[in-house]
Amino acid sequence: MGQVIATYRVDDPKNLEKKAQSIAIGLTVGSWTDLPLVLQEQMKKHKGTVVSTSETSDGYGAIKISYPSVNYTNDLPAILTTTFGKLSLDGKIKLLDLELSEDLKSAYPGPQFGIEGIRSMLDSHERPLLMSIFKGVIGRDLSYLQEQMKEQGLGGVDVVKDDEILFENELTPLTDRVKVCKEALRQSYEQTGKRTLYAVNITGRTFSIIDQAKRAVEAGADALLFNVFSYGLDVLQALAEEKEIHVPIMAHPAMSGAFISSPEYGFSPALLLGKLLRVVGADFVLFPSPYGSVAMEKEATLGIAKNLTSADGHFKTAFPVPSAGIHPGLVPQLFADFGVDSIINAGGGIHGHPNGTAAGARAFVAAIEGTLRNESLEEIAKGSEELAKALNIWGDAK
Ligand code: 1AE
Repeated sequence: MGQVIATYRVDDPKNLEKKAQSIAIGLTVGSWTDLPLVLQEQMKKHKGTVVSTSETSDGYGAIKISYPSVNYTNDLPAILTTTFGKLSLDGKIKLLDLELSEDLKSAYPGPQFGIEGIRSMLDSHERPLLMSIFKGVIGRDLSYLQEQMKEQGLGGVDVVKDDEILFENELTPLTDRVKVCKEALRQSYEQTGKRTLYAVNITGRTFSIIDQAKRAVEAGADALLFNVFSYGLDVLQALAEEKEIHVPIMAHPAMSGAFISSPEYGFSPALLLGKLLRVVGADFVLFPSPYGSVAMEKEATLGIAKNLTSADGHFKTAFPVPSAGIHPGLVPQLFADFGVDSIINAGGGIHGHPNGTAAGARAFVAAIEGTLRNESLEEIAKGSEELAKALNIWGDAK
């Protein structure tokens, strides 16, 4: 029989075994010792089991409970409601991890393309990829967007994503946006021979999401950006499972701060932004880097990246995209922390370059290529005026 093992952190390490038993019973059969023996036998297969309890070195309590799969349908709404439904409201308790047994995992898509699939689309296999974000496009028309896209393509960016706050609108409607952006990328490809992918933001009511994604793909979108936490993990899974939507999906972390930021409540970042997004089918996952403008604890970001990239018999790996306030001076640090299989992603750090967007992108390209050659930023900047100017404005990681 299948099972999900949940690991929790509780504030108070006292009476852990009693607390764990009350969770295991309360979230499964409701009561146990009060049941007649014959009923206990019948209910045995439904009963939650305490796997372990321990006190952590930093003074919290850790509890592991196994929930038998006979109690729920094999979907995340049912699994999350069982393991952390009303429990999430019951005092200081944080869900650190969920381990699905192998038989349960086969019901989930995982990334359709994953790191290798995306690298093949770009024919780039040995370096961190470079991504940029459209900025300042609200209230602007298609020609503005087309120009900004072309500059990003000319600068050598691998993937351009919409800003997550760009929704369906009259000036730049989704399908027109895809068409003009693809035309801009066709032009930049003609000039440079460098391919760039466009991830368009899929927005609107939940029941129109699949339809909108299909329209985006039909219009030529290379990838989809999705504000998954405003909708739910299961909606991303539905997108990943839809046969007609055969493009990579990029998960944006907007809203996730409400679920992960407290040390005492909610989910661990590694579980929500790492493991669960990979399980439901995200190919790219954005999260705040440890050193940018919206910083997250380094250990948490490394936990996310590990859960996205570690070997797993079922699921392809997904690209970690540490983001927010990223500039070229952070490239060696990003490379050291997240390795080759990651994406360097910047909005302001590209468009804010004094020589414009294409120069901003070229500063990043120089920093990435030079870091791969083991050169310091100072050395690289001797051969790249664009990088020298970027370092002048933003400095380096120190
Ligand atoms: C963590 C998400 C970052 C993001 O979506 C974004 O737009 C960042 O912009 P910049 O690079 O900070 O300008």
